[in-house]
Amino acid sequence: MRTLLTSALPYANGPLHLGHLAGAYLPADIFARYQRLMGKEVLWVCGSDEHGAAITLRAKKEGINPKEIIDKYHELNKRTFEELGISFDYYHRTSAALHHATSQEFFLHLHERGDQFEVKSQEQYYDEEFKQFLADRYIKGTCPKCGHTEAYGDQCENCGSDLSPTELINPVSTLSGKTPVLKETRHWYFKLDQHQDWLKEWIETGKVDGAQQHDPKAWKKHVVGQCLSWLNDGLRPRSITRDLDWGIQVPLEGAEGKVLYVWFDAPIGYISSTKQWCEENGGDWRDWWQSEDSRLIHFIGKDNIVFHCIIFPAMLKAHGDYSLPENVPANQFLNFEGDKFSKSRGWGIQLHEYVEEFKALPNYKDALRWALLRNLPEQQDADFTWDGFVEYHDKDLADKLGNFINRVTVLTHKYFAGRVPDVGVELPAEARAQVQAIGNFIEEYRFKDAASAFVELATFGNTYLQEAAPWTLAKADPNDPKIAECLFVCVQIAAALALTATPFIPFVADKLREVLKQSPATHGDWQLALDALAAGQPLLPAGHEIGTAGVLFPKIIDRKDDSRLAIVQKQRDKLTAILEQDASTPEGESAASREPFKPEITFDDFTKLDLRTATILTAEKIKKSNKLLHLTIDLGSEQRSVVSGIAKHFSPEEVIGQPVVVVTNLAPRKMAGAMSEAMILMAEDEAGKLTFVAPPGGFGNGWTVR
Ligand code: B3M
Ligand code: ZN
Repeated sequence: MRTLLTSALPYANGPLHLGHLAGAYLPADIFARYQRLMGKEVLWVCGSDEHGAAITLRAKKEGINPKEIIDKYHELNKRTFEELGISFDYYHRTSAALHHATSQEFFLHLHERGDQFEVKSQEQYYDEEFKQFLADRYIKGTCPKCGHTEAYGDQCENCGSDLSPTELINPVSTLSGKTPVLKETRHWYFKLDQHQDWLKEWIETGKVDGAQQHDPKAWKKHVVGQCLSWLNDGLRPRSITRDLDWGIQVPLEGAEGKVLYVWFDAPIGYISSTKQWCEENGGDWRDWWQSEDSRLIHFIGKDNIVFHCIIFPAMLKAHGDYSLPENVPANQFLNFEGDKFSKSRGWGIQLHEYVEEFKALPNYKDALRWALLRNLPEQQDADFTWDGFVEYHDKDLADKLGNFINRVTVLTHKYFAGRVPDVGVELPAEARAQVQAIGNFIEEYRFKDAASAFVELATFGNTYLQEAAPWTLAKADPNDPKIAECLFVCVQIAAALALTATPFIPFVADKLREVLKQSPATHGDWQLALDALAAGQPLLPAGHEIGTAGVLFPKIIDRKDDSRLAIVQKQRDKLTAILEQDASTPEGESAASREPFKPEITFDDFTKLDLRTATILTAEKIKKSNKLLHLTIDLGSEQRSVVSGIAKHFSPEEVIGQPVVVVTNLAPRKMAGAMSEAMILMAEDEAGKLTFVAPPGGFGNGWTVR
């Protein structure tokens, strides 16, 4: 049985951050490495997604050719993945001629079937200045569902609604900034609605035409849930062409100036990546895509579920020759220190920045992989924090793993001249079971559980060594056979750790194996180890000489050396600076009197603000910031937590009891670890001095201000 793995093709229009790695790449890497160690035939393909309006939009804005952008980020992302040990078998790109040809062939095949597409004329927004039809991302406007003023033509990023450009209120072309006009154009639609019934059965039961294709219980609940919610809404034909000059030409007469929609060609990128690999390494790509003897697994983040579980499977089925995915173990989102990653705010850290800025931390690549792994958003959204990063490193890797390996090598050298003692015992059943469990969890896409099982194996080793206490035995009788027995078992556990660490922390694993004087783990080694354990044979034979470890993981928190903590502290400082920037009440650079008046708003806009009287009840400084105060305010009917950027103007003591006016319906947000659920109004004079805007004392709380 072959295993074909895919990871979502990142857009080549920007760098990737930690959330991407945790979503679709690290889990797949662990899975791929494990399968290889089990001796399986695996092919893991990925590549850059180089089409789509986001790329052309950016190119237009910067006045450059899209190719400059994709070349830059293709290289950057590819290199960064390599640096972090992401072991794709092939990293292709969708601008490659092979991919264009593969996508066009796929399109034509569906076209020739006659029953999969329909062509519809419709009115679409057109920018008269740029002489261009405007694809979804080229139009912005107000979301009809939530009122967000920066919604895109295909989606509102505020409320998540799926939109069509004509639904937007006050649409504006992002190219010219002008109101676009409606103009007639023609597009090809994939009749997704006619795939509704079999898709529903497939998602619910794993069966297609009565034949069992996968076990539906093996799919994650949130994946199935999202699919069913789409299916229950009813599938509609989806347009798969766009009026753009960047992308894959629609290979039909009369379709000049039209390209395939990026989400039509991107998943076909998995196929072209496979073809390219086969061209370079031999074999027939069809054996991976069109054979009963191969299984297909898509690793993605949750925002791509519908494309991989509904639309692409429908395309594959409509084509006729392809197998469907056996599983799509999508992950949820990773947040960063309590908030979403945001490039514009600078919130988060990009992978290439991490690689650059953490170089001086020993094992920095694995330190990141490990921290992400311990906190993967497998079933729920998760939050990455630097505190967590430090803790997982120091507790798991340094205290448990590093310490154990170090003690075992030191003691083996002390009592047995560095050679595995010769005793006829087996690895304790608990340790054997743990090795088995690590693999089983990986097989079930439960990577966090697999990591816990790995830590438990190290803990088992530490406890075993501590309880056997060979140093005490040696004092009483240096020839006590229990000493040899203990170290024999410990060396075997060390070898089991060095092997099972490979999928998670491959660089460290190689180091551990070097300490044990083993070559790096290769194809089939995990299976060989399982076989050996089942047969009661050791992983490292008696007489095998091992090396010494030394300090494998210098701790980040180290009273004698703060250089490693300083690397992390730099990151924390960056965040504090961003928070202070965010908390800019009308303070600082431009004084109030000189600030220009803002553009006109309607009366309705004004009445959206909920302004109330309130009183400050408590106030305290926020440790990480010199600009922020954490307040509680009394709104009469309730109390709320507020983070306010007034610390440079007022001490906590002087604001307690202060009457204020607050905006109560601003979306709550977390700042410096505290929730801010309202905003306090302040007036600012030309010197930048702040004063509370407030009714006189004793006015009462919770009354409206209009
Ligand atoms: N480039 C979207 C994304 O990065 C897209 C994935 C394509 S996978 C075929 O979210
Ligand atoms: Zn919205």
